[in-house]
Amino acid sequence: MNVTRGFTGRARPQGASGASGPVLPPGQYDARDDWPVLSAEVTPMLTAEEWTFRIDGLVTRPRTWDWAQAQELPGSVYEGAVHCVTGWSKFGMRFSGVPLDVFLAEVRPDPSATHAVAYSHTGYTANLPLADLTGGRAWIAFTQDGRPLAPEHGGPARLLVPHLYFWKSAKWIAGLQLLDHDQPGFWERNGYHARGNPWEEQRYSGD
Ligand SMILES: Nc1nc2c(c(=O)[nH]1)N[C@H]1C(S)=C(S)[C@@H](COP(=O)(O)O)O[C@H]1N2
Ligand SMILES: [Mo]
Repeated sequence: MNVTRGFTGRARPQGASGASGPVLPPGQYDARDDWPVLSAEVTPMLTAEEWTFRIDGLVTRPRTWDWAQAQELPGSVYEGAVHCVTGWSKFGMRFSGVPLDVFLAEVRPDPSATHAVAYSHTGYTANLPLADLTGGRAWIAFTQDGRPLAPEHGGPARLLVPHLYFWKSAKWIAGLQLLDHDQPGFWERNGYHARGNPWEEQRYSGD
């Protein structure tokens, strides 16, 4: 399996590797062994058998995958940090899943597609530039540390876009709708930044 090493920290700009420990994005602290649960919803009872993932909107061939179909796709691993806008970052995370590029190649985005709204089986939404979902930087993740993703952390499957604030990584991911414009999601309608790059500290809409 292909392993992508994320920007896990230390010395180089935006934190690749160096000598003095992980580099935090501005204003963040290291949660260390703690992995906080942040959910606006009650954790849904969603089994792998019930889970589906759909991509539609501005695509040539809209499609829905079920669990078995998604597991057959070529997977890869992300090793690195995640950064929550409330202030905690967590290093040394290891997720496995299927890169969004694999799903997107099947549906063939229309050239007019510039943005996506990710939506969860619970109704949660988050908007992203389509470019942030491509280039091997975004996954549908199924495991963390070799174990199935826990329900409270979005299991059976969550979106993982670790180079943006973690609110973009919609838990219990149900689908992506591709659009030719940016359409604010749950937190973005409530004052959070449209893109949410932690290295530029894009927390709120004015940042
Ligand atoms: N469906 C859904 N996805 C979500 C959220 C949520 O409330 N609902 N919270 C977001 C936020 S703010 C963060 S920091 C991460 C938290 O993921 P965790 O609970 O696994 O740490 O999930 C993101 N994805
Ligand atoms: Mo968050």
